[in-house]
Amino acid sequence: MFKRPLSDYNEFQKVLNQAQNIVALTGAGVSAESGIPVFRGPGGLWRTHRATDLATPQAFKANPALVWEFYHYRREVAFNSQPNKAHIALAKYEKICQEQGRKFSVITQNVDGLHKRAGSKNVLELHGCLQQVICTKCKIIEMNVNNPICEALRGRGFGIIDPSKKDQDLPIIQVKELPKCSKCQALVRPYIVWFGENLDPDVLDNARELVETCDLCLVIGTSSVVYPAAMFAPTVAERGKPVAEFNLSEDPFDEEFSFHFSGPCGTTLPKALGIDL
Ligand code: BV8
Ligand code: ZN
Repeated sequence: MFKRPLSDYNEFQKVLNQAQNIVALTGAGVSAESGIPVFRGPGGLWRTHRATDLATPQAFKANPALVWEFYHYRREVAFNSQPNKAHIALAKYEKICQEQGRKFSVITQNVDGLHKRAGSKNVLELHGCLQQVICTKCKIIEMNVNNPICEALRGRGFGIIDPSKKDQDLPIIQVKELPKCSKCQALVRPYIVWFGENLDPDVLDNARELVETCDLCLVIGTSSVVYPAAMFAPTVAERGKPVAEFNLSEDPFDEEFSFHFSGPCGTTLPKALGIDL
C-alpha cells in the first residue's frame, strides 16, 4: 500500500520549524489567483494559439510580430496584476527566516515578476521575466516596463478574440515597427527562455545548488511537465528530504512527497506557513 503524503498542517509545521534551508519552487498556479492565466488547461490558449507554440525561437523567427503581440498581452496582464496571498506569504516567511538566521529561497518558473513585487528578495527566475528585453544583435539586456512597449502594439494585447475574427483581420505589424535596442537599434525580444532554449547557466547552477542542499522543498502551483524545473522537487525527495506540494489537484505529482495540500495556494500556503493575511 502506498504511504500517502500527509495533508496534516500540524505535522508539516513541525518539519517547517526545524528546516534551516528552505526552497520554494513555484509555477503558474501561484499566480493564478492574481488573474494570470496558467499554461495548461483553459488559460493555456491565446486567441487561437497555444501559448507553448508561441514561446519558441522558431515562432519568433517566423513571425516576430505575432510573438510580440503575445508577449505584449502577457506584459499587460502581468503589469496590471497584483501579488496574491501566496506570493505575500512567501515574502513574509522569507523575512521570518532571515531574522532567525535560516535560509529561504524562491525558484520560480514564472516570468510575471510577482514574487519580487510581493517583497521576496531571494528569487531565482528560471525562465527570465516579462520586464526585461534582450537585443537580438548586441545581446544587451534591458529593463523595459513601457506599456505598450512600442506604439504599433498599442491595443493589440487582447487575449481572447471572438472566434469569427482571425489574426489576419488585424493590420500586419511590420518588423521595423517592433521594439528596438536602445544601443544598436536592432530588434529586441522578450528576455524569456523559450522551449528548446537553454536556461542561463548561472541561474541553473544556483538552482541546482539549492536543490542539492535544501532540507525542505515546497513545490507550489506547477504541473511539473517542463524540464529541467520538473526534476527539482523529485530530486529533493530522492535525497530523502521532505517535499510539500501545494496544488489544486487531489493527487500528488510524486508519491515520494511527504505532504500534499490540495486547494488554492492563496489559502493553503499562508495556513501552512502560519502567516495570517
Ligand atoms: C532546456 C517561459 C536544454 C515562456 C517557459 C527532457 C525531457 C522532455 C523534454 C525536455 C527535456 N529537456 C528539455 C526538454 C524540452 C522542454 C520541455 O521540458 N518540454 C516539455 C513541454 C516536455 N524544455 C525546454 O525546452 C527547456 N530548455 O531544457 O534546455 C535543451 C535544449 C534543447 C533541447 C533539449 C534540451 C526550457 C523550458 C522553458 C520554457 N519556458 N516559460 C513564457 O512564459 O512565455 S515554460 C512555461 O511552462 C512556464 O514558465 C512553466 O515553467 C512551464 C510549466 O508551466 P507551470 O508553471 O507548471 O504551469 P501549468 O499551467 O503547466 O500548471 C499550473 C499548475 O498549477 C497546475 O498543476 C494546476 O493544477 C496548478 N494550479 C492552478 N491554479 C492553482 C494551482 N495550484 C494551486 N493554487 C492555484 N490557485
Ligand atoms: Zn543592440
